[in-house]
Amino acid sequence: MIPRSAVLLGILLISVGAVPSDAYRADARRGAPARATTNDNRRAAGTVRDGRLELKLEMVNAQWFPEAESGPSVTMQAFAEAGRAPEIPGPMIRVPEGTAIHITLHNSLDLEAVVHGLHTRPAMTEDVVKIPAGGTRDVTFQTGAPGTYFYWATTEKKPLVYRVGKDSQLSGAIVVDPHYAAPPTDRIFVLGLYSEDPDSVAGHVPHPREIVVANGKSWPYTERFTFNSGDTVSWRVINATAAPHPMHLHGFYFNLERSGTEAADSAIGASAIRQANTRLVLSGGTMAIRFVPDRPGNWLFHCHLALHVDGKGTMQNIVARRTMGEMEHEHVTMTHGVHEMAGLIFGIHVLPGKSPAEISNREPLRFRLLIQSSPRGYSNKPAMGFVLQQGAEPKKDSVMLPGPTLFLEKGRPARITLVNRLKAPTSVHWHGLEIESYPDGVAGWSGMPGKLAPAIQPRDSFIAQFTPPRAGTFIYHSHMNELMQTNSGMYGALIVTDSTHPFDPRIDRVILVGGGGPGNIEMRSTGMVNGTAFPQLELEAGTTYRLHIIQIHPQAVVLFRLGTDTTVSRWTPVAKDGADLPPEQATPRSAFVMMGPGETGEYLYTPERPGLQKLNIQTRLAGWNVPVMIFVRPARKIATN
Ligand SMILES: [Cu+2]
Repeated sequence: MIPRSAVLLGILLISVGAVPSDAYRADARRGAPARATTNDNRRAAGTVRDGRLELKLEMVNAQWFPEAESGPSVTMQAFAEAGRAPEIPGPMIRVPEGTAIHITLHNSLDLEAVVHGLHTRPAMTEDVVKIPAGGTRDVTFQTGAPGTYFYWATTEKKPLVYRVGKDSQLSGAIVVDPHYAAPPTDRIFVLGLYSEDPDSVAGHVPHPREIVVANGKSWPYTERFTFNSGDTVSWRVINATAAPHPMHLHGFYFNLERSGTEAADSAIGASAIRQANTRLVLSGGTMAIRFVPDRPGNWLFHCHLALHVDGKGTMQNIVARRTMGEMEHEHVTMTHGVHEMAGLIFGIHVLPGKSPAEISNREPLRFRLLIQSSPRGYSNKPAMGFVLQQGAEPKKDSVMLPGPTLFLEKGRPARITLVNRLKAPTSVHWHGLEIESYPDGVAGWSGMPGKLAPAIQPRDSFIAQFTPPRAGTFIYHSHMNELMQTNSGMYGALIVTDSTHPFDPRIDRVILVGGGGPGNIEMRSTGMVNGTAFPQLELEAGTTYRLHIIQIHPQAVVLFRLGTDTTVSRWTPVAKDGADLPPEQATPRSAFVMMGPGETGEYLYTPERPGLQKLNIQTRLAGWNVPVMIFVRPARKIATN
């Protein structure tokens, strides 16, 4: 039997051929451009002789296949090394520190190109090379400092944050290795983002239709990685796209080793927060991370902006400008699982290790979570969400917004029965928990060969059993059709306690930022904090509170700022993404933080005097603003003797 997904792909192919874009027709007249090959950034371009790299690059039109090699394609501008096929992303420049780099750059396009990034690091000024159509330029520069950088070009004279069109894949890695370094075992991912929508400027307007790729490919065609349990993995991520990407690793923490930009890169100091399972990489940003996957099974490393991993973000939908109706119709017939997602996602297989996980024989904490919908959950919009069943069965259309805070215990098994009463399949991810793969919540992916977790079908249920190994602040949320499901309310706080991390409602306060109703690839959800657009906190002067801030809005990068209208308060971060910070990182600072979806933080905060304070919570770009009004009352007199 042919899997349904294969049949579907066949249909996609035919219909893309039948509905070519304008660009397609224009290229057909000129003769087909060369096919772009996928660059996995393992081969350094050019030749190094006597401490000098010689590299000939050309900018050409190329046919790009971001999905299957036989799938839909689009004509893009691409870099090519002389004598080789064009590559997306562009050829990698990787040399030891101290190398002189000589590049001869020819522009075969019929537009002027502005090339950024061909200069010594760190760079103080932004040197660009302008090359007229048909022109050639020579550039020579010294590497400068070791690090992860990139070069990029535009033929529309756009800054990087607006570059989403035909020039959006004109990007290549530049890696400068320390001259004492051992042969590299790391991997390098250049991210790309493309949109044919003239309205789309990657998050700057409300209706972007984007396809996001890593090393030129979109899930499920991105590279798959297989590691032995306990391997050390070193990855470099280069965000050469117009949008930010909060990169989330399932199942494990990673350590941030370095962070930088096109112009500069630096090692992470001991006092900087570096352990994370989600890190926001802004447009033009780079990061080097290291992690040790030590639990077997299937895992993901992906962008947590739902738009960048949504199954409708495919070439077919973008190039043919299909309507929401057409896409929804196809969605109903789609196999739920790996084809539910597309875009900026990597798959990771971890092979079984020697020592199986310890099994706790403590009595499990049991929960029964009903997943229900309510036609008017958000006054005029439908809601989907969780209801905790305690005793009698709750009403069929009741939904808790947000989901109930789940309190688990470190080292004690949890047994959570999820009952799907939606009309659509779903799956639930226990975000940030270092648990086994099977209950991790990615339908059709989580688990091991021969035992993959299914989607939870309507009227069916799934029992997620796991034992949290660490106390802290985590999240649970839908991992399927998140623009619809998570935005509509399928998210909640997950607090794991132990003797040193109690949860005392008098001083522990959860601030949970999430969606305020359904979204889709053309519609952004508004924001809510603790399930309301008008959140309030009542605190007492002189008391130290622990704020558990959770950002799980699937379509927003959010700025948090605590203070009055004119002053910023101080707070002390004590945990990120559920992990305690070492003392040298838990230092008082201005109460300001930016979080992508999937990030959590714990902050100690002591309001000094009575009055009104405000925790301002707003999207980084145009969107919404939901301030938490904080009423600080005078300290109660406590009798002392
Ligand atoms: Cu993203």
